[in-house]
Amino acid sequence: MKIIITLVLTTLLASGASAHSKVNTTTPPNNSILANVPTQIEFGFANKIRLTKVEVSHDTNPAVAIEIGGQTGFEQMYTMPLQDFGDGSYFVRWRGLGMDGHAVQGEFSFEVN
Ligand SMILES: [Cu+2]
Repeated sequence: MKIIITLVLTTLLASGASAHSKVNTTTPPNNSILANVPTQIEFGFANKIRLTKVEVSHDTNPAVAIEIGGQTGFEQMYTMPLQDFGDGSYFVRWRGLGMDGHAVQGEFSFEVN
């Protein structure tokens, strides 16, 4: 029963978020494998959002907040510096606010080796 409830909640959350918060593109792309740690990351959203929080975690490092900078308006593209943790898996989690006032969030990951 717990599994079913979790599945339903996950589905609801996923569909609610995807309605207006879809990340069209990320740099680096989701699930990509890179030779070097990128100096910055980019988000391209399907619709304008106001990005409020971005966190990066890594195999051997707990999550750290990334400086969003002066990007405080509603934008479709965001670029921000990435901290170099060395080789390994990087997980980027973001939160924001849609134009309709709904909270939106998502994540992507990539690997450096
Ligand atoms: Cu909405």
